Amino acid sequence: MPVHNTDIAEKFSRLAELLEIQGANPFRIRAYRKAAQTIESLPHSVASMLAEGADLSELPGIGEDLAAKIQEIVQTGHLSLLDQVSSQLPGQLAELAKIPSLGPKRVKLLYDTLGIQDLKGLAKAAQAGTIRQLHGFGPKIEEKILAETNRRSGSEQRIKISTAEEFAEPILDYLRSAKGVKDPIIAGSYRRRKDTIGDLDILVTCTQAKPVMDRFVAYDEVETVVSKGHTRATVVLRSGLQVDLRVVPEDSYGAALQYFTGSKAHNIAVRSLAVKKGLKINEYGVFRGETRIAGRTEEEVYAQVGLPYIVPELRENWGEVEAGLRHALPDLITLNAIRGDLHVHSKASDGHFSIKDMALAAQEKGYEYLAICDHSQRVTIAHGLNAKRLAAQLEEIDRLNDTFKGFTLLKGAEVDILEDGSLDLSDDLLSRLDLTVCAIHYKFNLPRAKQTERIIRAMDHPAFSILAHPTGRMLNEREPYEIDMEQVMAAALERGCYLEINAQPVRLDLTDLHCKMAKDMGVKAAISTDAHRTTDLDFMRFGVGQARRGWLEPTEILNTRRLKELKKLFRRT
Ligand code: DGT
Ligand code: CA
Ligand code: CA
Repeated sequence: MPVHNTDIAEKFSRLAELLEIQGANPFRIRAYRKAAQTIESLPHSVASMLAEGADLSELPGIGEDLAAKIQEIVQTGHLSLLDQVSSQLPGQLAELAKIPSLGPKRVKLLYDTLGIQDLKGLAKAAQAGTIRQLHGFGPKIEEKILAETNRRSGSEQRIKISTAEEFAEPILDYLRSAKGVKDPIIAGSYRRRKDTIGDLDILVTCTQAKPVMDRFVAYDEVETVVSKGHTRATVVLRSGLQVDLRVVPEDSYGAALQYFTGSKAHNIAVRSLAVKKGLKINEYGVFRGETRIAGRTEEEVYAQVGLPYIVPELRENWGEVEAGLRHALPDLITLNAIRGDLHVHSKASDGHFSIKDMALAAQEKGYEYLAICDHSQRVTIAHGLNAKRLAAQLEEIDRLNDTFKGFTLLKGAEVDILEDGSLDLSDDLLSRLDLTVCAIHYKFNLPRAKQTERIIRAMDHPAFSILAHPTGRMLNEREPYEIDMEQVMAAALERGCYLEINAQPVRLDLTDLHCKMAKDMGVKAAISTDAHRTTDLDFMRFGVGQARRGWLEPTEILNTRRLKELKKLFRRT
């Protein structure tokens, strides 16, 4: 996989940062900073320069030593000095330096004067009001630190659904091989396909509980066994993830699955229906008096309270119980209905594969179309394309399309929305594209009204097709920017624009509630992976999960359409 200039530059900047905390020689620090800038602004890829035998030490500010380090990064993907310095720093200083309101100078000062070396210490000092008294700090910065430490400690306990999958699937496999185990399944928010997961709730039925419980707590990633009884156990894995296991009798499997899938709010709504019918409902079954009248399957549990089966993604008490009673539940979008991906990158910008490789991977998935949407030039960090490079790319797409049968590459671009709401590409080039995905990459901190206006103004341009990752949030990393989503959606509807459900597990943006809002307002959405690698095309399943949580149906999703119909939808005039 090619190493990008930005990857190399980032490593040198990070090294400079850590050396600064270490109190290293300022000249040395400056040299790494300067090298980062030089590499960032090079018009050619350093990796390909090296492959062509170029001597990097001829570049300004790059001597023998730096040239060797660049070579190391290109060849191994690592910079051993960076790992070394990072591990030499006490506590979590390297992590603290990543907090936007801190940076290396302040981290060093906090460590030198207050001995703060981790998030906990930082939070404590901020709460006690000690930080504001330090030279170069103040109440404003202390407030920011406090907000950041609160956010991190709160969100660190919830993990992305993709991460949860990486833990969940191996545990299920492990349990399946225990003697007599039947139907192990993960209930809870994981089954509801929520964007983040607090803990995993596993359910199994079996002939004998003891071997299963024993096998569970012996799982080799278990760090602590919090509790272990006859039919339930809780462990914490080395990663910090908590996993609950419950063994239930086959007669109660459906009732238990319904109960432990939640959500709590959904269960309360279902239980109140049961009460109205003179029934009792719990994790063991549905009861009339002492008699169990249902419990083996979820379907029979729902049927007893007068409901059709409700899929897990809808179980949030967002109206699904009422809709179920009216037999008006949505016919949700499925992965099978997806005919293509409308936002992927190639190595021309910050992707890692050629357009052809991406196209072949899409064909492998049975897709009918794939939109190449590399960054526009303003996004220098991602090696955005200028007019000349984009024009060349369009020609390459034409050539490739001539070789494909039953599959089409669409000409797109991820166009930066500039601060004044104009688009970062000439009208001439925009008019040659099949579609655009337009996005904000800079100036996240505009006031809400300004940010909203900026986006709506961009939508005024007839070449605007899809608003990409509409809130800009990154789970556990970055808060969404401030916008009036209702106004944005109304403007999109009026102008024939669409919104993206970005399927990257760290984004899942639109959020589930915003998906439902789009449905209610009649705005259509595209589920797109924003793939930077061929394997990223598989993120589609997370986007579909998110869309299902937002009640969206196939007709409300752009990329369920056949190519011909889709192209019509992108024609605005
Ligand atoms: P999470 O783990 O925070 O992502 O969210 P969940 O929904 O997985 O919640 P969790 O693990 O606390 O509990 C799993 C399910 O068990 C929950 O969705 C519904 C059910 N449950 C837990 N506590 C209660 C309760 O007090 N009442 C009811 N009705 N159901 C509960
Ligand atoms: Ca859970
Ligand atoms: Ca739980």
